Amino acid sequence: MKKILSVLMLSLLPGLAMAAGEHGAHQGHNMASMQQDMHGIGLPGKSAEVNRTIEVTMDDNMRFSPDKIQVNAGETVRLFIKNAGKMAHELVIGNLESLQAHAEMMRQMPDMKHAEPNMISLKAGQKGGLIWKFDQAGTVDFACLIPGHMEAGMKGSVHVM
Ligand SMILES: [Cu+2]
Repeated sequence: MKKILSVLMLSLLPGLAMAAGEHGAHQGHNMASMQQDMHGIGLPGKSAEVNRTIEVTMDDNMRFSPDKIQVNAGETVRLFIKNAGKMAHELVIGNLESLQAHAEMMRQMPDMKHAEPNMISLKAGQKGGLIWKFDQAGTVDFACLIPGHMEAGMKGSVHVM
């Protein structure tokens, strides 16, 4: 059963408001296909079930470190994420295809504020946690979807054994 609840908050500049209907429809489509692609990447975890914490640092070189993480299938992991840069970064869990689609949407709507259970956005110097259950073996990707960041290499992967 899928427990992903999407809480998408949009903030449209007045200039974009005219085309809001069109954007809304387009975005609805993207969100639908994104949710479809959520299969296989795991699901939001519960803090009481955290098996371990993995620290991840984000920086302005457009890198996550580490950018390769290995976990066991069924593990609930607390990703403790630090933004060591001077600009905002985020970590979004997904598969590469859905992350790229989402990044494209972010490019089209640069003022979009998004917040979903599979992601965390951090301003310069901020730290935060993201609890995720990796429920099945395979590869789960993550990326920073701020325009230009993933393209510059700001992505990584979790190998679920
Ligand atoms: Cu970034």
